[in-house]
Amino acid sequence: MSHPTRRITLGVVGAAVAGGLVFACRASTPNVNTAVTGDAASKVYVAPGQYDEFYAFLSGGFSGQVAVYALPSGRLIKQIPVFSQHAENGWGYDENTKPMLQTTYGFIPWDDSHHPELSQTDGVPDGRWLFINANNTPRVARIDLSRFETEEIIQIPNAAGAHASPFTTPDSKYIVSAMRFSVPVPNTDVPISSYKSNFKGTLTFIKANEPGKMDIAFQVMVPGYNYDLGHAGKGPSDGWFFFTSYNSEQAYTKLEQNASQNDKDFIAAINYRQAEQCVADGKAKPTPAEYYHNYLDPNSHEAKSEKKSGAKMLDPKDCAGLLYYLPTPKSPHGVDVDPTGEYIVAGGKLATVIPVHSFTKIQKAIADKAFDKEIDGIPVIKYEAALAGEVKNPGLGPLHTEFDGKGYAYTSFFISSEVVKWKLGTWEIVDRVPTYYSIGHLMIPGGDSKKPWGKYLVAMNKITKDRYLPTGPELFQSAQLFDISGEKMKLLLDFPTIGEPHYAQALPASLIKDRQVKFDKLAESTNPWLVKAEAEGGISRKGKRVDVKMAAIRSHFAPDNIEGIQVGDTVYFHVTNIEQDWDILHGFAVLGMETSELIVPGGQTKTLKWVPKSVGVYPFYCTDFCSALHQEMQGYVRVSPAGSNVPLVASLSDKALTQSARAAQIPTAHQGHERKGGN
Ligand code: K7E
Ligand code: CUA
Repeated sequence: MSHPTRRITLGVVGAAVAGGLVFACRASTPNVNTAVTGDAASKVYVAPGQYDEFYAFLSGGFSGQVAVYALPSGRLIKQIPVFSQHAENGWGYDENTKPMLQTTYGFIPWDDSHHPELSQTDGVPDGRWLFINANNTPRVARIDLSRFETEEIIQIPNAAGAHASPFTTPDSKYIVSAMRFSVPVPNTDVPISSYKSNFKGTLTFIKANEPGKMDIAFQVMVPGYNYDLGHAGKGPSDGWFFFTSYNSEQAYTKLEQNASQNDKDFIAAINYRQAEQCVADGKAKPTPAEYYHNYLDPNSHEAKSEKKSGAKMLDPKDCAGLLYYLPTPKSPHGVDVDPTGEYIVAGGKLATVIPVHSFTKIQKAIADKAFDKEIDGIPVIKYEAALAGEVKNPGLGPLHTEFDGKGYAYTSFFISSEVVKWKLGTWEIVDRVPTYYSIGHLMIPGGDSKKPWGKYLVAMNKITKDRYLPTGPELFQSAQLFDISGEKMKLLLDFPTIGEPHYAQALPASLIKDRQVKFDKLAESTNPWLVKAEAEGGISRKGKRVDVKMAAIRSHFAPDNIEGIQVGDTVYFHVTNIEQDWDILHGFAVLGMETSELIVPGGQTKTLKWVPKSVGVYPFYCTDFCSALHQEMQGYVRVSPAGSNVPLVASLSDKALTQSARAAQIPTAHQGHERKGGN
């Protein structure tokens, strides 16, 4: 037997040791070029004005966002806000998008996103949507790739740590979410030491293929392990889903040691068509659950939050043939299904081999009842009965595997800091390259699908150290681009990343680029505060609430002089960008506001809430340099004491003044003229 404690510390100390070896040689002389071949520069050079070949979507990790890079250049082309407020464009700050961050835990303005997942048709990324998970407060989001905007977020009930998420079925009928942290289900006040009897995991199937209607399809209650990653079957294994789990020891303290005792943990193999059948047969139990479904309507550009309740919970005991465990060494993290759908590859963080299960053998083992035992009604298939093969002596700390569609697999090794290329079927290692430093996930465009575009591989590294000019104690994370078109992998490029890019997905740009929304048509907007022309701007009061409808167009706001606001009022500025043009955005900010600016694309209406606290005149202005006279794009709000008799007016010119006041149907239209007399 090996020494468990020593093996365990390998994860932490070993990383440092392995890292130390790597770092040692470049402490004095950076060796940035050692692994780069002569023609690397030309392979990543995309001339000014030219487009890249791939869109790559990297998780923003603890930024809660998605970062969009173009490959092969490694240029950052967009940050898509998802689970975190984003001051750059007002996401989660403006009234339109605040409801997107609503949960049963309240307004949650941050999360930790790990896995971007492209929607698929017939097992191939189709460019419609990108899904991504929130690890901490369990949620999944759907991003519309015609807008590069988060359109839908659904909370996962009966869950904690939505890590194995949001992996898709080959038709994107479902995306899944499994729990990293087992908890009491439903959650309740019990001693932590009652873990073994009270804590459970859940696997959640989320209906994902109808925009605006994402919902919890069903959940499966499983033993209280830590469920880690998942991937759908495809081809022959279509209809199945595979999740890794660790902590089969069911430790609840010092997991580093206590959850690393067993030589094998499990992959949970679930037949979800069987689950559908059991749900249809009424075998799922209604379970109390509360969760939010948030949807940003693409026509009104306003999000609505809807609180939902109830979930259907399947217990494997009540649904024969639903779930099997595959013993898998050791504390597995990644589980990846090859393009043919036959091989299920695990990355055991503490394993000395890469174990590969065969779907054909799994089916045979089930038919032959080649089981070791049952756990809570879940048959445990004999390891050898399901095993296709093992990649021997691959490296230290295997995590994740992707495929090139040419019969090869590429596995990341955190501790030994490398990518290892091996052959499916023969399990022989054919190449290995170092990564700088401590790789987590790796990604090949379409590399977890039926049809990988196996030209590039991106390594996403946890440690950056000396790869860029130093920036104090906190450094960006780092990605590296490899050319995998030949026999040997070739390092082409380093590029920095935002947050921690756990995982990424990529696809050819041609699948997305010609389907981009360039602006929204004013005529089609259903926003209740829309103005289609300057003259429709106006102001109205209801008690202490004041609504200002405002048009923004190069290079002014209409109205731009506002009076009659009083201390104690809450003011809502509804700004419509009435431009019908691409990439002409206007911003809006007012002195002393306690939130971010608005950024308003053409044809959209956005709303900012402002509560002035003291009397005075407050300028507002456009924050996005939109035109030659952008600096002139400004206005003033006059704030008077509570109870003041300054009339409520909003004006641009005398003409706009009367029109705007009339449009808002308020009785102060004529009083506006008096303003000039000096109220
Ligand atoms: Cu970072 Cu997929 Cu969350 Cu592995 S996970 S590295
Ligand atoms: Cu509008 Cu600057």
